[in-house]
Amino acid sequence: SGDRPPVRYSEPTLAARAARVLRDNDTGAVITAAPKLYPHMWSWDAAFISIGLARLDVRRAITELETLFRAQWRNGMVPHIVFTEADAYFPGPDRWGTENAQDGPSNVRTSGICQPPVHAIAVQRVLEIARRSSPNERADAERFVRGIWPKLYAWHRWLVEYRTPGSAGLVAIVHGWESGMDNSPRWDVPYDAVHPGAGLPPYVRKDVRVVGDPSERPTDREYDRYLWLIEEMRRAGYDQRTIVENSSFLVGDVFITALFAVSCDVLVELGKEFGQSGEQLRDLAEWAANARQAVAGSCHSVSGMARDRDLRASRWLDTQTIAGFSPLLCGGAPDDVQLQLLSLLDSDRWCGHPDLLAPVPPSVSPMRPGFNPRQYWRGPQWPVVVWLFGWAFERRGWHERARRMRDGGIRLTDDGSFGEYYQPFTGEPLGSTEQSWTAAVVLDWLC
Ligand code: 9YW
Repeated sequence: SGDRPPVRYSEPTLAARAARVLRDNDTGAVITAAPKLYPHMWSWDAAFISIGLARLDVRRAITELETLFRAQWRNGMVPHIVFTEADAYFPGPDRWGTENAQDGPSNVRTSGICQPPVHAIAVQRVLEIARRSSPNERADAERFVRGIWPKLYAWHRWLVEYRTPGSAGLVAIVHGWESGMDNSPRWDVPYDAVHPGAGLPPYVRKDVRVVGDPSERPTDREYDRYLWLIEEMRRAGYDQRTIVENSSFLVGDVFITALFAVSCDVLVELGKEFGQSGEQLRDLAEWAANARQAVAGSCHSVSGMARDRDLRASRWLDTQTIAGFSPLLCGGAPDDVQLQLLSLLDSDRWCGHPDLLAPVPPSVSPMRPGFNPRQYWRGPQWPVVVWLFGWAFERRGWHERARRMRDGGIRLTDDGSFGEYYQPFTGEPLGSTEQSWTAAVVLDWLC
C-alpha cells in the first residue's frame, strides 16, 4: 500500500496549491475533472469547481457553469459529462452515441444520463462571493443569475416530470453513475438484477491504466453492468419515458432527493430576489416539500437512516452508507429521528471512529462488513461530500458542526495532493491526484 506525503501545508500554501491545480486543469474551454483520469467536464464536478473558481476569478466561475448549461438537453436534462476532444476516457462520446437522441444538444457531445442537482447551490455561492468581491463582479454575477435561473428551473422540472415515478416520491436514477457514487454498496442489490446481454459490444477500460492500483477502482463485473445499462439506453434512443419504464435499473436515490429539496429552496430564494414568476416559485416550493417528505418517509424505523428504494423490485435498500444521513442535508425528518442521526454521525461508527485521521464521514461506516478503506465509494472519504455536509450544517445554523466538517476536511487534504478520495485511517490519497473538485472545496474552506 502507498503512503501519504509526509508534509502538512500551512493554509496559505495549501490555498495557493489548490489554485494552481484549477489553473493547470484549465484547457481554456473547461476545467477538466482531473488531468489524466477524467479529461472532460462532469456535471456535479463543474458545480463544485465553479465555487472554488469564484475565489480566484468570478468571471471564470461563471463561464464554467455557462459551458455546462450550454450542453443542457432540450428536455431540461443537464448531462453528466460534456466531452472535450480528449480521447483518454472510456466510455467516450462514440460509445454513448447520443447524437441521435431527440432531445440532445446539437453543438456539443455529451453522455446520456445526469448527476446530482447541486448547481443552484453553486450559483448562489458564486453570487455571494461575487458580492463580496468588486462592483463589476457583482454586476456580472447578478446578470448571470438572471440568465441561468430559467435553465435551472427547467433542469429541476425535468427531474420531477421524468424522474419521480412511483409512490415513494424519491427522485429516481437509471444508472449508478447518476448518483455520483458509482459503485457504492447502495447499488449492489439493484445491480445484481442487471444481466448484461450477449449484445454487449466489447470494450477496453482506460481508467485502470491511469490509476496505478486497479483495486482502487470498480471491478470489471461492475463495468459490464455499467456498460450494459448504457447499451439499453442507447437502444431506446435516450427516450426518458421508455428508459424509466423498461431499463433494468431504476432506483429512488435518497441522497439526490435531499439535494434536490435543498436546491429547490435555493432556487426559490434566488427567484424571489430576481423577480421570477410566482407560478414557478410555487412549483419549486411544492417540489421541495414533496422531496423532503420522501426523504423523511424513507427513514428506517429502528436506525433512523434514510434509504434508497429499488423501484423495480419495490423494496427498500437497507445498506447503511453516507447517504443514510440525507435528512441532515435537507431537514424535514421528525426531531427524534434527526437527533438519532446526529448521534450516529458522531459515534464511533462514523466520524467518532478512533482510527480516523480526520473526523469526517467516510462513504461507508468502517464498522460495516464489506467496508473497504481503499476502494472508491466503498469506504474512502470524499472531500466534496464533506463539503456538502458542512455547507448544509452552516445553512441550518449548526455553526459548530459546520466548522468541524471544514477543519476535518482541511486536515484530510493538507498533504496538498488533492486526492480524488482518501484512505480514512492513513489519509493516503487514492484514485486521481490534482482532482479539480477537491482543490475547489479546499479553496472554499480556506478563503
Ligand atoms: C468514473 C468525476 C467523476 C465524479 C463521480 C465519480 C467519478 C467517473 O468521477 O466517476 O468514470 O468513475 O464517481 O462522482 O463526478 O470526478
